[in-house]
Amino acid sequence: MGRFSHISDVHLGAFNDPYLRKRNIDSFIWALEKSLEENVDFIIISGDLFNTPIPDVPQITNAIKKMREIVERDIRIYAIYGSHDYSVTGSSIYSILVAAGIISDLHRSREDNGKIVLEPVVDDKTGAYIYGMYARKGAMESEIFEKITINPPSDVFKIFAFHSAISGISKDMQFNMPEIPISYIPKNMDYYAGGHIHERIEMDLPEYGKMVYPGPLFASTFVDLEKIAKGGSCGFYIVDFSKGINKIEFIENEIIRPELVEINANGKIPEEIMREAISRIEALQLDGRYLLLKIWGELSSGRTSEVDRKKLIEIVKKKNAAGININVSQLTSREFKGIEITNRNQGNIELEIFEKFLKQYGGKNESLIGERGKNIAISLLNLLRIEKNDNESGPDFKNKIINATGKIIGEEEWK
Ligand SMILES: [Mn+2]
Repeated sequence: MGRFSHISDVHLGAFNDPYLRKRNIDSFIWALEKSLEENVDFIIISGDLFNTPIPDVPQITNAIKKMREIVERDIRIYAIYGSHDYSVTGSSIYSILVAAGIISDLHRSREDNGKIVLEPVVDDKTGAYIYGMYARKGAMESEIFEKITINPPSDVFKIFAFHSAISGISKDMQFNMPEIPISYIPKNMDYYAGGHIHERIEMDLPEYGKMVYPGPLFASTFVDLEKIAKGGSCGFYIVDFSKGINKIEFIENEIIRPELVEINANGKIPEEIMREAISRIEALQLDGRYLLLKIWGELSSGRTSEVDRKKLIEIVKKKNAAGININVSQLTSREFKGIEITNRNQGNIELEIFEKFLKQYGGKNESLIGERGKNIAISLLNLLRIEKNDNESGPDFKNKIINATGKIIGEEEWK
């Protein structure tokens, strides 16, 4: 008999908004405490524990303290690298936690005649065989996946932890992420501990076994928050097993349910959007609640920047809301239409894009008009391509770029 927690896509360090950032970290601490309360034998984290390889350290200290507490209570935390917390250079908080013995990394492999043999980690308390396959950015793990082989004994409880999207498994097309064919996944496991897809999936796959993606423990993007606002759930799983699975239970994270206001901007002008946004916000009870405001569509005239975010933030503050996140990523303006590019060479494509967009520019800033505008844009683009030398300090590099920018756009305008 054994029991474990399956947590995924925690994304510690996500969000700039301090309110959301704290909710994200608190969710992880809650999941660990809940696991302790439920007397799990071990915990599996199937990737993306951190939002970036090296998140802001003071922000995640409490989360790491809690992990240490768990390990000290003799509960192992097994994990794999996700696509977010892996770094090519090996500089990651994850690798430090592995070295410190807080995380037990599941990915153990050796090469054998062109094949990659995955070795299990055998949990000493329950005897479960746990295999792990790490992830890389952009599904780069696919090449390795293709070559892996596993030779488990038949009479043990087997878990396969991974962090990849599998073709045909997710219904969610929103992410448009690279996928791995199901044929790359080893068959005949008792439990597949999936991560990466930000959606909860639970299914029995013939020839395979129980395939489970908990989805994000809380959220790391506007899209995740939007799903929660629309009634979706987030959380993690607790699994009971003996020879096979006895029971799996989803534990819902109810830390916040944001309010969502969606505004269709099609055919409207910025003033109309502002009026609609204000009247809809005013009609809401926002005390202590978090508001998501999504404005999408094509404005009939005016600029997207004329939607006055500062003003909306002030109104929401006055209503004692916990905060607001405004998403205009799908808001466009008829004044800036898509352009067609005929060049095929990189340098020429860049020139053509600047030329065509500058023709659509209706403002009066002379630096942005015609040949001069084009030259400034190209020079700035080239400047931003410069990378910091290893022997150069951060502030020196920053000053170098700022000074060069001043020279390109003209000193007077750069202050
Ligand atoms: Mn993720």
